[in-house]
Amino acid sequence: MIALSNTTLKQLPPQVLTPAYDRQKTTPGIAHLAVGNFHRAHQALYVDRVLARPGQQDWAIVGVGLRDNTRETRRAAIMAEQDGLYTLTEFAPDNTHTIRVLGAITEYVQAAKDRAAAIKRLADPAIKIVSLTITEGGYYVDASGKFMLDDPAIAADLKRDVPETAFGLVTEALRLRRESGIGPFTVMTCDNLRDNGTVARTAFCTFAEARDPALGAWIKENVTFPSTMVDRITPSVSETDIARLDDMSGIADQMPLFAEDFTQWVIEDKFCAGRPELEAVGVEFTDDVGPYEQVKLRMLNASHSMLALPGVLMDYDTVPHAMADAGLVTLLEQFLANDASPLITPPKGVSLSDYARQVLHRFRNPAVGDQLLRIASDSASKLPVFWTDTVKGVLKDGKDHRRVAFGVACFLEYLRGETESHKTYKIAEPGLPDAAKDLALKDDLAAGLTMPVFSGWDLDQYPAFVEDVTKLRSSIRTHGARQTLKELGL
Ligand code: CS2
Repeated sequence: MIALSNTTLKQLPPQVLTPAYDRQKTTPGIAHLAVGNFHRAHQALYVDRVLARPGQQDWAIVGVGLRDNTRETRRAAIMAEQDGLYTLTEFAPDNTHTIRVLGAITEYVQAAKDRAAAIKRLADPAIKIVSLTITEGGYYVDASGKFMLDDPAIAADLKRDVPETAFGLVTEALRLRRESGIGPFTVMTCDNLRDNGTVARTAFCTFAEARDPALGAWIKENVTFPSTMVDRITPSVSETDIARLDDMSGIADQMPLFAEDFTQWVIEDKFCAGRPELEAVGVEFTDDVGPYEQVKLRMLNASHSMLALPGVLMDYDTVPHAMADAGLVTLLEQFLANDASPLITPPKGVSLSDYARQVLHRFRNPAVGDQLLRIASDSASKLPVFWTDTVKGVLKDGKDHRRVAFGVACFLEYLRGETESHKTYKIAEPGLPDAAKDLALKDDLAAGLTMPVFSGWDLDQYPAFVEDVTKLRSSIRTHGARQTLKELGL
């Protein structure tokens, strides 16, 4: 097997596609904060395509790792060894695949090693866009849309000379740029949030204003925060996956990736310092991302959670396995058609029933085999984003709330960490403080609904819903999620 680096690029096996441009002739114009699998399989793919176009060589990516842990140190080491190169294998539902080496990330900075240097790197005049995938819970915005200045992580960062959070690094980089007359960069969020540009604007501007009111005002005035809708199912990569992917490619990639063959990116065209010609490589630009994002979050992401939470309880491990369960498929079909769709105004030309069919088709992709526990993780941050509008609409209109009540009951039961056959699993809920989690584990089964996760749902006005969630939880505990779903009679 051949190792991956700039020097081996020309010797790779013929079935592997390689960058169609000279990487040495590119320079970073984008800095991306938090370089996870999704960024590497999605935005970095579009940028890889754009770098091959005439006159677009100034848009390579400098990846910035934010975390201070061994995983991040390992990632940085591999990025250095492989010159930022990695393979991406895209699987179609019929199991055919394409393997490509992506070269868009030409530089990698581990911010924790030298934060001042990372700030300087962002302040480089060549950087025109700072993009981010810091997760749904990473914006510190509460249910009313307010940035949580008093959260301990934020309060501590505000006081540091050299800050450590994404907000701190960006604020200080913008300070340097302002002081030296370089001008702003665009801050582009690529996280799954409702109205993500506004959320990012609120978060970054509130942080900056609290640190330095004059700088905050300048940022508000000069920096743009486009909204985006991003979509591509990108599973976690296990050691077994690494061996399988490397076997397929014939390349000893230490950090290979895989994803479905579907990909979509819609961006609000609001870039204060210019942008690459992404429209030439499949990105849609629009004045209003809202309708695209509603469809994606409330249908794809929402049904992902609606599948994963009961699926885990029912002892399934992957999405295609759960999709072989007729009861779960009916739950999703009815959730999409009767609960989510009626409340969505789709973009022109998009049929919600076609979209729903496509989502289920994507979930069935056997080669992708996305992990239910990956999707279920951080539900405390995801459900307020993915489910709130649908649940509120269903309750307000007095419609059949069985499916959403079942979903909520499954979430609360999932927090107990035990499947219906009594197998235990590890829950990963970084956005759920212990005190909140304790509420879900109380004997009083209604107490879980007072967790902050549901604070925007006005549940005190809907006692029948609360009662049904409670009954469903008790049924799940006694009879299991599978039997409870059956008894829902969908
Ligand atoms: C998933 C998303 O984590 C989740 O909850 O729904 O990661 C999903 O796979 C992506 O948003 C697809 O674009």
